[in-house]
Amino acid sequence: MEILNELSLSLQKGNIKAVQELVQQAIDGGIEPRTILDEGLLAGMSVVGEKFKKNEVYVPQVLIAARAMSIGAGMLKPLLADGDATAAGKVCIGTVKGDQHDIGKNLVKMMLEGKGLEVIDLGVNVEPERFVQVAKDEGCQIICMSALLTTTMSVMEDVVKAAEAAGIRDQVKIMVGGAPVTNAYCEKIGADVYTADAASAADAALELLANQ
Ligand code: B1M
Repeated sequence: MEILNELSLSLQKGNIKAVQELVQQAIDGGIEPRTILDEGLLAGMSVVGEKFKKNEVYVPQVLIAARAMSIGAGMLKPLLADGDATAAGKVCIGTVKGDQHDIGKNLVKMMLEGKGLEVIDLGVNVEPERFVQVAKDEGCQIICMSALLTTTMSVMEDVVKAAEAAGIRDQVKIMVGGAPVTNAYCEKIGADVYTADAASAADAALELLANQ
């Protein structure tokens, strides 16, 4: 769809005003919010990622695109919500220690909230002990972790071990995700669930809660 291509291009340029206008136009035009997210915003961010990899764009441009992504996604947030009032559950979420990437984590948070779950957002660069302490203090049934760097994903295993050491491993499910993370890695470190995208993470969280 032409408008989604335009949205992707505006995001790549970091043109926040155009992103806002195009997201609104797409909503008004009756395009599904998930389609606007996937084929407009995320498609644009993926091009930025490829260019970043090839040194064709640099950190400032990536940050501006990331800001446009967050604002666009924020506009879609209420429309992505299909909360089931009966789906009670508490989740704490964060990006692991050493890692500042938060766009994917924020999307997962948005989808979880959209399913009616209470989400405690620990932000980025989260120490393993903090995930565990908050889960314990707040009675979270699920810890969700995001990592975008191959050098930080190992922290996820530290969180699993910290949960074991604190004696809460049997009370809390641990979900992992982020570009370098795989199902095999999830199994290797003893986490419970890996999902490749934010929407599947929210579905998986509901399933975990239903089976508790
Ligand atoms: Co960074 N960065 N970055 N970066 N950055 C990557 C990840 C990289 C792949 C780029 C590249 O070189 N090709 C590369 C990592 C290489 C590697 O480890 N193998 C990289 C690097 C190297 C770095 C720095 C080291 C660069 C430097 O300074 N030299 C540095 C590290 C800083 C740090 O964290 N300590 C750095 C910095 C940055 C910025 C600050 C500029 C910015 C982050 C801004 C921000 O997040 N607020 C940034 C960005 C934006 C990227 C890219 C371009 C885009 C990431 C992104 O947001 N994607 C990225 C390249 C790429 O991915 N193609 C790159 C969109 C987002 C929606 O996807 O987070 O994968 P993602 O989330 C997905 C799924 O993974 C999943 O759901 C989402 C989709 O629905 N998901 C989960 C995520 N978390 C989940 C949790 C779940 C379930 C699913 O369960 C709990």
